[in-house]
Parts: sequence; C-alpha cells; structure tokens
Amino acid sequence: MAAFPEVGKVVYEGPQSKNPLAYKWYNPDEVVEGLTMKEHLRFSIVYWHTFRGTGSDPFGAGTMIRPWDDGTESVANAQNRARVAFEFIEKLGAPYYAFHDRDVAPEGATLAESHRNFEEVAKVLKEEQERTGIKLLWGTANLFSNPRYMHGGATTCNADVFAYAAGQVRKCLEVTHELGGENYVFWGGREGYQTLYNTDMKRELDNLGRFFHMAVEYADKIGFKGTFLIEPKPKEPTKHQYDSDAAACINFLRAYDLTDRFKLNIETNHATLAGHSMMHELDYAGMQRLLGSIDANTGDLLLGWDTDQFPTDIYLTTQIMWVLLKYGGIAPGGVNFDAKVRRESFEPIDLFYAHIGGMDAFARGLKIAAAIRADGVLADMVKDRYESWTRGVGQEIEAGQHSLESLEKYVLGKSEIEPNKSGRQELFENLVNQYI
Ligand code: XUL
Ligand code: CO
Repeated sequence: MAAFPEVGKVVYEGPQSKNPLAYKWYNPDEVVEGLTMKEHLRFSIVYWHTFRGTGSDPFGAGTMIRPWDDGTESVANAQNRARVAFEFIEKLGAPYYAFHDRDVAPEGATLAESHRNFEEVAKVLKEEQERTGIKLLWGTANLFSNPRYMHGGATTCNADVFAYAAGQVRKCLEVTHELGGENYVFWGGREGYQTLYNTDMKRELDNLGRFFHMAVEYADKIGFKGTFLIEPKPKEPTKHQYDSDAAACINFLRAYDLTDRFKLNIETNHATLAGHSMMHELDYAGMQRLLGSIDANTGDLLLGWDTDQFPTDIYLTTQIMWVLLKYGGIAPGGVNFDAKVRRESFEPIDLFYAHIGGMDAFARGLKIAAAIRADGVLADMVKDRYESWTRGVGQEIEAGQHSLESLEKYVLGKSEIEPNKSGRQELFENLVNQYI
C-alpha cells in the first residue's frame, strides 16, 4: 500500500504554476551550461532527518506523524520504512539518497547483530534501488549516537572503542560498496574535545589519521573507488570539533597525507557556525581541488545552533551554484538535503513541500548563477580589479622574477606608485541583485 497515496509524481509545471506539489524551477531535463539540471544538481535525500526525524528537541517529545512506522526497532519495520523512503524519493524524482548505517537499520545488542540487521535492510535497499534506478550518493557510519562513543570514535581515549568504530566503518564501507555508493562520508560527530585539560590532542589527531588510512586500505581491498569525504563543522556536539572548517580539514588531510583520496563535504550551517559564509568554504575547498559534495541546508541567523532547515534563500543557492559552476560542478558529489522539516511541520505532506522548495531554490540559484556567468559583467569587473598583475612588475612578481630587494629597488626608483582603484562593493552587490 502506498504511504503517500495523495501524491503522484512531482513534475515541473513552471514559475506560473500554483500547484504546491509541482516544481516551478526544477526542470530535470532543462540544459544549463551544457548539462541538464538533473546532472548539475545531483539531488540527494537524507534518510536520517526525512525518515528517522521525530521532531523531538531538548524541550519536548517527537511530533511527527509517520503512519507507516510501527514505532518498534524491528528489522521488519526498518525494511518497510525503506520501501516508503523509495516511494517518496521516486515521487520527488531525486536521483540519489544518503544514509547512516544506524538510521537504515536498528543497532543490535552486539556488533555482530548490528551487522546482520544492516545486511537484512541493505537487501531491501538494493531491491528498491534496482526497481527505481535511485542511487546511493554516500553512506556513513554513525559513530556518535551510542553512549560508547561519548569520547569519540576514532579520537577516543578508549582503544576498544576505536576498534569497535573500525569494525562498524568496515561494515558500512562494505555495504556502501555493495549498494554502488559513489562516495563515503565521515562527519566527526564526537571527534573533538570538551576541555583540553583532559585531552591529548596530538594522539587523538594521529589516531584519526590512522583510522582514515585504515579506511583507504580497506577500500582498496574491496575495490571501492568512491571519494571519501570529511564534513567540516566547528562545534556541536563537542565544544571543538577537529574538522572545524574547510581550512582545518584541508590542513589535516595534507598533514596526514590523505588528499589523494579525501575531499570535503561542505554544509551551509556548519560554515556559518565556523564564522564563515558557505561561499567562502566552497571557494576555499574548490581552489584546492578538494571540494567533493555539499550538504544543502541552512541555519537561522537568530539561532546559534545547527537547525538544519530547508534552503529557500535564493541568494544562498545562487552563491553556492556560482561557486560550483566555477569549479566545474559537484560530480561525483551531489546536493544532499541534510535538512529536516520543522517540529511544527509534522504531517507527511510537509516532507514533499520542504524538498520541492529546496530543489526549486537550487534550480533557480543554478539559473541565476549561469546567467551571471554568461553575461560576464561581474567576472570582467573582477578581472579589471586585478589588472595590475597582468603587466609590468605585477606580471614579473607572479612569474617569480622578484625578491624583497628587487622590489624595494623598483619602488625607490619610481616617483609615485600607482593609485588604488575603488573596490565598488555596492556596485557589485547591485549587479548581483539585477539577476535575482
Ligand atoms: C551533523 C551532520 C551529519 C552529517 C552526516 O551536523 O551534518 O548529519 O552530514 O553524519
Ligand atoms: Co551534514
């Protein structure tokens, strides 16, 4: 029996449509800069918020109505939920999904039992993938919910817990590979500290590097070729997460010699928690060729925590797509909705409204970003701003032909240096507004 009988396939009806269950901007087959929207955006639906989110918060119990869920932690319930998830994703027309091992299947009393549960549910995921053509963008192991991970998974002070985490990741990699996963994510849920007084930071980071090398070794053994992604986030749940922002992650990857297999999965609200914009984090990772995928949600400027809201801000999606286009797209990563409906949006239909809105916001951002790029006005203005580097001493410096001394001599030999030009920030901002 269908879980969403009142919803058919969500289709593109264009900006004039008044149908809340239709796309106004996301037209999967429309070509933008040589690729279809579907190929550019590579939308992915997350299993955890969408199918396991209860709506509970630190102040109150769950609110979500999910009629298909019998409320038990049985494997049969998990298998049934998996079928519902695919009905939902298929109706939305999203090409990908992503999961944590523990949201698709219940954790057992032992690691062996957890593995068995995971295998039983993975069989249904595989069947459903084959039935619908929906693919796995990435899998990840939950190394943060169970109390055993209170001190971390790969950065714990307890070597047995590290071993447990290793066993869990091995299995999750095996299942991700079996399901054709195109990437594998590590979000360092509790890989960080609450106080440095009790923390051997060097040992913890060395162990994290060791853990990732073990993952690479195992991937090679089973032939998993997907990209490994680490997901920057500065705090929450710990006071300081080791993967605090793109720069810290990239430094870590370089220090532990992992850049050939790892890239970053950048998430908007994590960027803002780190005191950066999403655009900054994307550009920083992109320029170093380490931009792998994005988690597409947003925060709330008035709330200081990770609210994981659906993205509806066209400026945000424009900025994201602008940077993604600049670096040649996001494949084999994707635009993954790591977002949850609000606690008050408790009906199943709200899941559709939320995703349709997010997908439309991204499609619109893609079109706006492509229009900005096609006109080239902004790019020309940036080029002009740096014009002094294309001639004379600027060109010589960039060609490596100068030293402090030779530059001092150059300046001493001139009566005046070239005057600065205006930065024209307001004009830049006005121009962006013209495309929105
Ligand atoms: C947590 C977060 C995670 C990761 C996957 O803030 O973003 O859901 O995306 O573990
Ligand atoms: Co995320």
